[in-house]
Amino acid sequence: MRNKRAQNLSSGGFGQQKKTDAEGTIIKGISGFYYVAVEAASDAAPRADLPANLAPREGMRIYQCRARGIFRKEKKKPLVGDRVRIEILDEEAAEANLTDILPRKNELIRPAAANVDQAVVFFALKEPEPDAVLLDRFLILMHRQEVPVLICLNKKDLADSGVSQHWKMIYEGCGYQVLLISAGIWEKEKRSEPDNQKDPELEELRGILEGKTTVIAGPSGVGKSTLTNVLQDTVIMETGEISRKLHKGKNTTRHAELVPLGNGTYFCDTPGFASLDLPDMEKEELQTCFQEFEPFEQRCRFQGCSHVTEPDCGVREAVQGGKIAPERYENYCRFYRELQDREKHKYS
Ligand SMILES: Nc1nc2c(ncn2[C@@H]2O[C@H](COP(=O)(O)OP(=O)(O)OP(=O)(O)O)[C@@H](O)[C@H]2O)c(=O)[nH]1
Ligand SMILES: [Mg+2]
Ligand SMILES: [Zn+2]
Repeated sequence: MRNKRAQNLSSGGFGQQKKTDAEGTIIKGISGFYYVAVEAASDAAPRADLPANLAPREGMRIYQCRARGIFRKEKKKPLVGDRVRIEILDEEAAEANLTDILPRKNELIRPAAANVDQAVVFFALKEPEPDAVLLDRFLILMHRQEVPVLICLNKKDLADSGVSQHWKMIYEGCGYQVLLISAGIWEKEKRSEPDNQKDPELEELRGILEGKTTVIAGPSGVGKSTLTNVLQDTVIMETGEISRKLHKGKNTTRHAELVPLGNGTYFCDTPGFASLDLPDMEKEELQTCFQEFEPFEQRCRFQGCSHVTEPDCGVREAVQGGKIAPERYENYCRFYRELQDREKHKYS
């Protein structure tokens, strides 16, 4: 009944059954539905009783869409971040069909998202403590997926400033930009005192995000959803108080969600992951993920030196001379062996 009425409204009269098509971006996929944000799609006001997740925001209408059977047949899985074509079935009720996926600029496997410009690798300085092995795994993953990375360390309010600076120094030394922020503190203060002083690093982060699609990736409970809330005017992400015993967020994020921040800026909140396998890669490729090794590689005696076992290795000398962080080198060796083991299993 409802569909019929929508068709009639948009038919332009004389019984032509024309439906309205629109182009938009998938912001969320959940239980068989895709939520698609469409810029200024229609002047028609949505119903006042629409659920909160379908309410218009940042000048965008949100439609709840079902994917047509063709996607299943073609084994094409729509991803958050996909530019798509939709066929609007009921403007007032914000219902539509997903009819086509436009070509992707890129496709991230973890976190699963399409058309991503950059990633924020997000860890907490405390509660939970940063895990350097996991952090380096994220960096390798992003490098392999060819996504530029910014490292952001949150909860600086809880950490000793010496410790924070230590982390910052290590990763800046590896060629990454590192921001230390406190999303939680800012979130509280912003709500209570709108005129408070701006946090310079948070403002720097906003500048970096401007006009781009950014995905945030990190462990659970580090404050990814808190930051997502800070970046927008209305709170939409549920965040979890840390349970002291389990060190797990209570309101942990379960689905990736792309949040339109206006002016073509999108921020994708994702579920945290506790462990991460290395991507499918050759062990020889691993050193390209450790940019800080490069200036010392020409000092290695052997060409194609793995920097793990060979004598007269320039990289190892640099570690001993304090020019490369030992934590990073240790992780490199650990990952190298992991890839070596994987190779052995593949061919045995
Ligand atoms: N002290 C402090 N607490 C913070 C800060 N940022 C976030 N928190 C708290 O950390 C807890 C977890 O935050 P979330 O934003 O839910 O973490 P998340 O990364 O989204 O976690 P998942 O959804 O499980 O992946 C909440 O209790 C937040 O209030 C901060 O800067 N300082
Ligand atoms: Mg979350
Ligand atoms: Zn070497």
